[in-house]
Amino acid sequence: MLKVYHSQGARSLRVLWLCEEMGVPYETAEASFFKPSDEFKAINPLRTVPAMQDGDVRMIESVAMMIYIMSKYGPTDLEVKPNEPGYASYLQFLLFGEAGVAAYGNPLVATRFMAPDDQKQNWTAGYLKTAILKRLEFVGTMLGRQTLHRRRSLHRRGHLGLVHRHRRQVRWDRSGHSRIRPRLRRQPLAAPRLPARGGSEVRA
Ligand SMILES: N[C@@H](CCC(=O)N[C@@H](CS)C(=O)NCC(=O)O)C(=O)O
Repeated sequence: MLKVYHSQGARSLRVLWLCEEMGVPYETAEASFFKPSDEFKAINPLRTVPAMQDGDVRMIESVAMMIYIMSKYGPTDLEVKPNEPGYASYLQFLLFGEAGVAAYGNPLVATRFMAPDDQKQNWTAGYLKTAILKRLEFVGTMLGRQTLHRRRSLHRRGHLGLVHRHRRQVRWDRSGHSRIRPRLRRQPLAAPRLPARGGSEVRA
């Protein structure tokens, strides 16, 4: 069974959410980069979260884990194939969430929370904040480019409401493990496809 090394609020949520959507069985193990267990250190010497083990396979990159899970445990309707419309957008935003946005967050969080007081508001922290906001705005603009018809169609099919309901359904226990209510396991969710389908191809 897939074992996902996870901590609350970390990128491991991407992997758990995908497993939930696909109905892929998984277990979680505590992954703390402040107090890493020996088991976690053995799986991921970098101590970044998430890490994943699947038999002999070990992975430490969240989006790569998602691609692996879709390929190995699919097929899934969540994955857009090269011969389908929207493939370029799907691929782009799948990677953009990490490479284009979240990667900028690590040094910002580290500077704001860990740097000496006189360096917490330095020039680089300001640059990173602006860079992240600019990129989030870009995503918003691209999503806004979907036609009104497309958005109405998604609402009609209940997909957007489902995304919001899903967020409310995820609960966390004290060790940071997710507890997703069982009925969610049976529900499809189109969220990861939203930027990719129906609209024009997006080129950054
Ligand atoms: N690109 C990696 C980034 C992993 C990452 O930086 N995770 C954060 C937590 S969400 C972390 O472990 N930060 C601590 C560190 O970088 O040492 C991924 O997507 O898995």
